Amino acid sequence: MNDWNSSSPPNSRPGSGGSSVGGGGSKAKQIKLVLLGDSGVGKSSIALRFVRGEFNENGETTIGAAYLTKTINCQGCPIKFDIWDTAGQERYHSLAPMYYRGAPAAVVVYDVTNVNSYHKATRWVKELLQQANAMMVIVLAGNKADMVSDTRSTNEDARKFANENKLIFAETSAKTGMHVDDIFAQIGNVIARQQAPEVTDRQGRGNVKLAKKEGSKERTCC
Ligand SMILES: Nc1nc2c(ncn2[C@@H]2O[C@H](COP(=O)(O)OP(=O)(O)O)[C@@H](O)[C@H]2O)c(=O)[nH]1
Ligand SMILES: [Mg+2]
Repeated sequence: MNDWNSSSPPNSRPGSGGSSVGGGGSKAKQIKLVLLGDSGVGKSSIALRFVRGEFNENGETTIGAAYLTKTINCQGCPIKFDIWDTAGQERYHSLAPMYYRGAPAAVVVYDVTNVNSYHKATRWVKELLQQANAMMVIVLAGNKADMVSDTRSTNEDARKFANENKLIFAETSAKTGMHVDDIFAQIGNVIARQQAPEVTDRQGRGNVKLAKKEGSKERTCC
């Protein structure tokens, strides 16, 4: 199930861990997620890859923000992502709080071939840590990993920064699809864990190894 509406007004529904939607049958947990990062780093491409499984070399620049939604199964339970794909240009920066306020999850994207975009991403993370929901799950995604043969050196700082700030770090490629679905699945899992009664702070955050399955004692989503 997915949908794409351009420039709809943001959903201002508050909540740290998403809410449930749908009557009657199985309820989907609803998670508002915001994509942030410099213009051209691949935010819209990550969204398109996740929602439609497609990649477009010549995608259009996002104006304002685009809204997309997709429901995935997380350990047998439906999770509906309400995705706000923001425009990266500086002139839209002041609009960003409308999208991240109350959101339980953010994906901050940079381009692994562009160090300026990494510095911009760290500024977004700092803004989120100061101003967004204290329980927010933040993914730092080094996108366009398909363009470098060995990302170890380019991403060394990013991994360290992610560790220090308890972010989930991922190297992604919207072009090949590498780790794109994984970051959304990890967000679903972390938010499900956060909602366990004994978890009272941001313990859900961590530098998660995306390729590996987590331990067998992991809680289910619903
Ligand atoms: N090689 C490669 N190109 C990408 C990737 N993601 C996005 N692009 C390209 O980068 C450009 C900007 O992408 P876009 O999604 O519009 O960036 P946004 O401004 O952050 O939304 C487009 O030409 C995309 O085709 C990727 O993972 N690999
Ligand atoms: Mg865009």
